[in-house]
Amino acid sequence: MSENVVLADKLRSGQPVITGWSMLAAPIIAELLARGGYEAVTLDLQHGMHDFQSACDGFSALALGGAHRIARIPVGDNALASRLADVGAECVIAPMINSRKDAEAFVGAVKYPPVGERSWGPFRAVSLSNQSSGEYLKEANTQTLALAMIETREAVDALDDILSVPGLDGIFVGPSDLSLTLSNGDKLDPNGDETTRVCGEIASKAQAAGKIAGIFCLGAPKVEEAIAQGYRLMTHGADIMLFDQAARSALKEVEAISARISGQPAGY
Ligand code: 3PY
Ligand code: MG
Repeated sequence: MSENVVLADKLRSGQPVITGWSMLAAPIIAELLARGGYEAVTLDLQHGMHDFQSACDGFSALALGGAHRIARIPVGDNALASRLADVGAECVIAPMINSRKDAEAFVGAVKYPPVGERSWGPFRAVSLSNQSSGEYLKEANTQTLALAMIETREAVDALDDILSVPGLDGIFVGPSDLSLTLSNGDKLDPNGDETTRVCGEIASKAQAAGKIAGIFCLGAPKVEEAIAQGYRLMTHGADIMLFDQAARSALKEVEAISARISGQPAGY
C-alpha cells in the first residue's frame, strides 16, 4: 500500500509501478483492485463505464484501499482532465494525442500557471493529498502527472514535438490503436512484432527526453518486456476481463455438478 508516497516521485525515480484498470463504474471494484495489492488503479472514462461521479467515488475508494489514483479521459475532453485533477487524480492520461498542439491543450488543463491555465478549486484533491491548500499549490504542477497517449502513426511521427512540450510529464502507449494505425486499419495486433518494435522506439525517445513512459500491457510477459524497454507505468489486469475469467473458472469448478443437476426433474 502506498498512501503517502507520491506517484510522480516513484515514476521519476525509475520505480516501476503496475496499475490495475477499472472499467466497471462501481467504486468498490476499484477498491478491491487496490486491496488486492495493485499499487495504482486507473479509472477509464474513455472506453470504460466510468463517468465523473463514479470517478469521484472511485478516487475515495482508492484512497481507502491505499492505491494511487489515475484516470483516463475521453478523447479531447480537457475540461474533464481539470475536473478529475480537482477531485484527486494523481495522474491523468489523455488518449489520441497526435500533435504538439493536442499535447499543449492537454497540459494547459492539468497544470497551473505559468505552465498551464488550470483554474483553482482542488478542494477534494487537497483533502486526499493530506496537504494544506498552499502546500498543494506549491507541488501540484510536479505531482499531478499529465501523460499523453501515443497510439497512432501520426503521434509516432510527431513524438519529438510532443515530448518537447513543457509540463508534459510523459507518454502512455495504447498498443491496440497503435497496431490498428500501423497496419492501416488491417488488424489489431497489440502484441505483434512490429507493434513491439515501435513501442521500444517510443520508450527510448521518452527516456532520452527525460520523460515518464507508460504502456497498456496485455499479458504478464508484456509487463516484463515493457520494463526492459524502459517503461515504468504498466497496466495489467482490467476488472471487466478479470471478472469474466473469474466467473468462467468458478463455473468450471462446478461443471460436473451443474451438468448432473440440469438433468434432474423439475422441482428438484
Ligand atoms: C490501446 O491499446 O489503444 C489503448 O488505448 C489501451 O487502453
Ligand atoms: Mg487506445
